[in-house]
Amino acid sequence: MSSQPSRRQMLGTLGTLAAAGGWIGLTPDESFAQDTPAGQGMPKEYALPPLPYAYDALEPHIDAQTMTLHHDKHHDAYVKGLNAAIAGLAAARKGGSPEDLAKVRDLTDSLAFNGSGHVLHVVFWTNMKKGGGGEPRGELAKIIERDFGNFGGFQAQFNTASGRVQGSGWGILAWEPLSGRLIVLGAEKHQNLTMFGCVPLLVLDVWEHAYYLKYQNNRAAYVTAFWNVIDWANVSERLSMAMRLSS
Ligand code: MN3
Repeated sequence: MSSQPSRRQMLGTLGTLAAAGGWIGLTPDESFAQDTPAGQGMPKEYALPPLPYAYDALEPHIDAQTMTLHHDKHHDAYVKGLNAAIAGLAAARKGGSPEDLAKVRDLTDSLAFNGSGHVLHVVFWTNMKKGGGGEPRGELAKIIERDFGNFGGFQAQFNTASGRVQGSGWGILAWEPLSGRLIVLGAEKHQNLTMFGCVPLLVLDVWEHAYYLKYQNNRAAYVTAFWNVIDWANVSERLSMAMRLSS
């Protein structure tokens, strides 16, 4: 299977983000304009996408046992939780009593937690490939240089933001469409979204489940190893789509 998500999958991810976390301020028309008529038909249940490569493809940098647990257990739990939150909210609306509606607060928390977890993992898996690494090329390389000075400056900022997330969270390279620039975010947990409107391009999972088996408490070694598996073509494609969506 190709590690390159289709345009439809990519747009679906962007739209899911808007729905799950309100993270990007795109209207359904904008986020689905190209190949999914907005609001037509029924939305699909969320499903766990298969990894676009073998569990051991990222060895030795990310080990097969971590990838298996991470994808099959952790990501799957987000997908199940997200579907349960959607169903729970539908039931609360249908019931309509004060007791039913009292459940909305917790279900909304669950929607943000599981929805953001699902979307970020979808991006994360496709950000990596066997034999990845190196440096980006083309427009992505030029924009990184424009917005961060040079690749080394970006890398140092991304490593520090990822390494210093307090507790569980993510390092995120994102496109910020209001000003038209790349930014690096450190998201603590992922239900606490740190900047609405951003489109994630390159994400690094720094929850302990992502690295503890191989790297124990040495998150910095895991963050450093990540640079050996990045699929820069995937990040470039995500950037060009995000830029088109914001223009
Ligand atoms: Mn994870």
